[in-house]
Amino acid sequence: MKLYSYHRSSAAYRVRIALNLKGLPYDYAPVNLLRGEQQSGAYLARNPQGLLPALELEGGELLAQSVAILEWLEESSPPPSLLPGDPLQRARVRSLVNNITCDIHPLNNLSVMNYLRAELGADDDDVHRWYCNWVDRGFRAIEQSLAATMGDCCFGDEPTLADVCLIPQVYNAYRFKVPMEHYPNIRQVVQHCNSLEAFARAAPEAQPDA
Ligand SMILES: N[C@@H](CCC(=O)N[C@@H](CS)C(=O)NCC(=O)O)C(=O)O
Repeated sequence: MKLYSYHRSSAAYRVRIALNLKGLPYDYAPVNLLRGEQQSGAYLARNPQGLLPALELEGGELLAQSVAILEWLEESSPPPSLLPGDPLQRARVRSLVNNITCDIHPLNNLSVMNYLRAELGADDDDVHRWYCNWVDRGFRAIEQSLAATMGDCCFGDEPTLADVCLIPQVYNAYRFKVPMEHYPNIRQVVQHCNSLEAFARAAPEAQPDA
């Protein structure tokens, strides 16, 4: 398989973690977001949305949207499973995944931040407040729910799709200087996950285009 990725893309980071947890080898195809390569004709032919990641499967088919890719990996790959067996627990994991991937990440995407600056005249301080606001709303809810579900990871001691999505979002939060002192449960889970090889190998700094 080939993963179209950018080292700092948190959506691509999710897929890198899952591929590593599943022990699936892949080639890394860098697409530089800062140079706008996601809008090149070559990339748009692969993913008309012009967003990372995209995963090229062994037969040449392309999959876009990180959560769809994660679900496909989960359904088509052997263990370890990244979702619990119990349907209610699976729903809870997906609830945390949606908090991050639907309610935090889309509001803080590169194109959204660029739009705030270029079209709405926001300055750096405005953009920072915007970023922190949406992260804080999501992280406060996650912090509270983790108190009931966490072990070493978000749900017990084994990584699930919740950790796969949380760790890149927290990486981003540190990068954008979000105050993190209000989220001790989140910090504890992140510290553990980052000590695992699958997470460490997926980190932005460990990528060929870093
Ligand atoms: N919902 C999409 C979001 C993908 C996304 O927003 N990717 C970002 C990088 S994290 C991107 O490609 N941004 C490029 C841009 O905004 O132009 C997914 O989960 O795959």
